[in-house]
Amino acid sequence: MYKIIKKEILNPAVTKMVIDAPLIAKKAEPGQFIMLRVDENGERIPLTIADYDREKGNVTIIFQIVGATTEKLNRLNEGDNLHDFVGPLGKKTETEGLKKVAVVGGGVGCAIAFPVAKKLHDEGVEVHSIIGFRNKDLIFLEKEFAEISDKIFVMTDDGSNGSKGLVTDALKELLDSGEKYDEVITIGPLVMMKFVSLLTKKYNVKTVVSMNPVMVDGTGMCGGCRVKVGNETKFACVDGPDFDGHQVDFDEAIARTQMYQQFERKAHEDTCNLYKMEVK
Ligand SMILES: Cc1cc2nc3c(=O)[nH]c(=O)nc-3n(C[C@@H](O)[C@H](O)[C@H](O)COP(=O)(O)OP(=O)(O)OC[C@H]3O[C@@H](n4cnc5c(N)ncnc54)[C@H](O)[C@@H]3O)c2cc1C
Ligand code: FES
Repeated sequence: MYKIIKKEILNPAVTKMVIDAPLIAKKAEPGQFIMLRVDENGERIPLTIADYDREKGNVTIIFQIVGATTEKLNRLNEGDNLHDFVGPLGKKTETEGLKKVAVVGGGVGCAIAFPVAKKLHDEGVEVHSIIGFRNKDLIFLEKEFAEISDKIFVMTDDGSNGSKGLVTDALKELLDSGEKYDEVITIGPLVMMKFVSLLTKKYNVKTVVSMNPVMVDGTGMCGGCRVKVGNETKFACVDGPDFDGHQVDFDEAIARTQMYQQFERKAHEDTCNLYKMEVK
């Protein structure tokens, strides 16, 4: 059993939880993930390690409430226990040798981009962060990113925070202004990572993407996270989740994730009381 030490609502759809898990905290690195089960009969879901405290022995997860399991998870409170919490899994994000990096996060992907940006900053790397959200009410971790970034840009699709545009707009402006990055690291929706990669290819800047959104069981057995990288077939949970963004076949990956949409909607409808009331 793994106790929830702290629960914080970051925005109406995103929740942060700090979990007591000393053994995972001891080994965790940015880029890695855990698998959890809310209860004995629950589905296993992968969530990325958003932060860790080796001394206190805890691990932070930040999740978006999109399907049945994240809804169930969100109903738990401080003091409650998770049935399983396994990790750290996946490969850590490589930061060796980097001097100047642009970290680009989108939506809930910002939670995963944050520990990477923090590690880079701790290692003395110049970090330019670009984080994007649909509107100002969905912004989270802005203060935390600001603390560890040499430059920060918070973009909203609708401009409700004053900076209207996609993350790619801010990145293009930086590249056009002559900023030279050793690497761009981008984490967020597949479509966002696709367009970031298409942009950086034109400027010939190495780009690392995190293929977490395509994972299902995280064990290398379900095949759900199969992704074509160059001419090779890779599994995000075993070979990744980080890959060269210029080599990833995003269109195939996007098509694959859409296969699960109907199933998720059905699972959501079965568990959502508001929906049941609506159909009655
Ligand atoms: C590493 C990782 C871990 C994840 N973990 C979880 C989890 O724990 N729980 C969970 O429920 N889900 C998780 N997801 C899924 C999640 O990222 C979904 O993709 C998420 O719902 C997207 O957030 P959003 O709706 O705010 O994004 P969107 O509103 O779709 O986009 C967010 C930002 O991306 C940029 N963007 C969008 N489209 C484009 C485009 N065409 N071109 C350029 N920029 C664009 C914009 O700046 C926008 O503000 C995870 C995803 C990743 C990458
Ligand atoms: S998530 Fe199932 S094989 Fe990788």
